[in-house]
Amino acid sequence: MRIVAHVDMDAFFAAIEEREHPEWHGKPIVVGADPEGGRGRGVVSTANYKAREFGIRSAMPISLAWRKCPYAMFVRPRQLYGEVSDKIMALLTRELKEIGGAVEAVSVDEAYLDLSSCGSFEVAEQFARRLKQAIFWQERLTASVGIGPNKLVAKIASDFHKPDGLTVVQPKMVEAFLAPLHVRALRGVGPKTEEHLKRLGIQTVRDLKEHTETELVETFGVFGRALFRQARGIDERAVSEAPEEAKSIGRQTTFAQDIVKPGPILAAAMKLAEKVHRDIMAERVNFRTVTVTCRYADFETHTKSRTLPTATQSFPTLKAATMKLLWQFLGKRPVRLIGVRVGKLD
Ligand code: TTP
Ligand code: MG
Repeated sequence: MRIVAHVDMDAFFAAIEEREHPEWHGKPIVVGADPEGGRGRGVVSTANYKAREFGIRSAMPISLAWRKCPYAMFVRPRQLYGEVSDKIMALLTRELKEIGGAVEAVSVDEAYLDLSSCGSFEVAEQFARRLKQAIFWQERLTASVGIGPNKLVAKIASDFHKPDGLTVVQPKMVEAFLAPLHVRALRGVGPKTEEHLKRLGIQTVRDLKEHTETELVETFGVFGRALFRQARGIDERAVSEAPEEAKSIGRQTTFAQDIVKPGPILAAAMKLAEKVHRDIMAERVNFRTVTVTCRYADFETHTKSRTLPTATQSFPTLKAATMKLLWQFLGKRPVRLIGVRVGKLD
């Protein structure tokens, strides 16, 4: 029997700041760009739960967060978060070694654990409870854990009760657990797919289950099959120590003022491409895709990618692709942010 857990730290960056500043306990804390008295142009990385009561969320403009709660503690991100993350991942790896299970770190504050060797969901639950305690004793930070028969269910379960939650979804409960959830809980369902599904009258996983696989494939192509399977809680992805998705390398910049003229935007894009290229050389990898992001002043954001015929390290190729992709977004509307990213690394 397969048993998978998903561990996700609560309000990670903000919780670390709260730990480091006991005098801030109970106060709203926002980690992110400098609010500059409401004129700052960056975004929120994360906020503690107190700050979330004011409606502050990750990725929100820092200026908006400042308006929602000007007297919150606003702090810049720092290196310490990466060090704490490494220590937590090391702890998980140590503990899982004891029971012969794999740990797959998926981001700075989350990991999948293979708990199959526990033999039952009851034993896995006890193990997870001890793990949460061990994290708290070592780091004075809380985590939320979800346990299920696969990654999909474990991940949704870890988010189900936050902060400091532990949610177990036994195999026989999977379909009932998923049915009332909004489709946005599923992998790969972003705002666009959500809108598309809504037009088809599909808002919850239960609605999604009314549709046959053929119908969903007709509408969404191969992704339709993934939706069909997810709606039934089917997910066969293994918990593996190697990262499941190919890494990418990218940089982005927010302009001090919105810019319409293509010239300075393209110049900034060249600087980003140079930095990305430096990272490519430092990591000794080749890239096969180039993606540019363009965010307009009103936050409408577009991305466009190009796949090259062969993997390369060439700076002229990166430059040409960046120019070509970005050009089409420019000249009409004020631009706030641009990004350059390369992927399919080998
Ligand atoms: P999350 O796990 O998404 O968020 P969180 O840990 O702050 O809060 P939650 O209790 O809901 O899990 O992300 C982990 C960290 O990654 C987060 O603390 C800060 C960083 N992050 C960003 O920098 N920008 C973002 O847009 C998001 C979502 C996260
Ligand atoms: Mg988290």
